[in-house]
Amino acid sequence: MNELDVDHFHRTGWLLTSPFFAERVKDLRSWVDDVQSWPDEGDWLHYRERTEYGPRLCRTENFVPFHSQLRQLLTAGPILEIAGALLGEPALLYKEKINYKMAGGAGYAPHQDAPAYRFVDTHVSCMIAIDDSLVENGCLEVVSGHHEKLLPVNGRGCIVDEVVQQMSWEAVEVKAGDVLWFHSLTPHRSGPNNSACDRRAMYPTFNAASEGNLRQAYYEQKLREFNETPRTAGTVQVSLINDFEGRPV
Ligand SMILES: O=C(O)CCC(=O)C(=O)O
Repeated sequence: MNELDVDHFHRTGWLLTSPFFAERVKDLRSWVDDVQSWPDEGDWLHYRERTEYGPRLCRTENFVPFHSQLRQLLTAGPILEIAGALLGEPALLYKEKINYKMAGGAGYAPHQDAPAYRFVDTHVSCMIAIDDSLVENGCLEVVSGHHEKLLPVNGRGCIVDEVVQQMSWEAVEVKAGDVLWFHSLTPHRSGPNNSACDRRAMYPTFNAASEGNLRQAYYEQKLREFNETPRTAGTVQVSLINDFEGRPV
């Protein structure tokens, strides 16, 4: 692993890393294929969207209890070490998701993650690219140097338009197997997948271990809030904010 540019992360709110060998990238693909093939019945959480090619899986959450290699990947080794280095203390997995963004899949409105995360203010997340993530298939776009405070939000919990327009958005293309880290206050967004190929990515989120092991509490709270909050018509709610722009099936 190359030396970690922690200063870049503190300065900009994001950092691109390459912690895996080529062989591991093949594993990542095959492990994500496993999760993608699971049926709807199970304690993992699958979400679907309507695309021009028909209904498609758009996200799976809560998969580490059911996949030993992915559990190992996200709770030990280089990913956990980098999370700890960026948080400045040992890290624990807070939550995990795979966004599939299949051909024709929708993007995400400009947002910060922090308002969707309960119990603790500081998290770090990363995007582990499973397929190459490019402008044409909806790579992440980030704003540098704006990870100090919460920004004003609209009714969907996303950053208000006036602020979005004033910011300088940078598309970060990421090769399969590379890992893009971002702070929970880093503004980010992504476009739809306008290509013919899927753009899958895994997103683990970590909190400082000194704040406790909060993963189970996060998923219990997410299910509680989903059950108690009425759905906004015409949207697919995959998060505790309404950032996903997909259409319901
Ligand atoms: O996968 C993407 O394109 C963006 C994901 C994202 O911003 C999110 O899930 O909060």
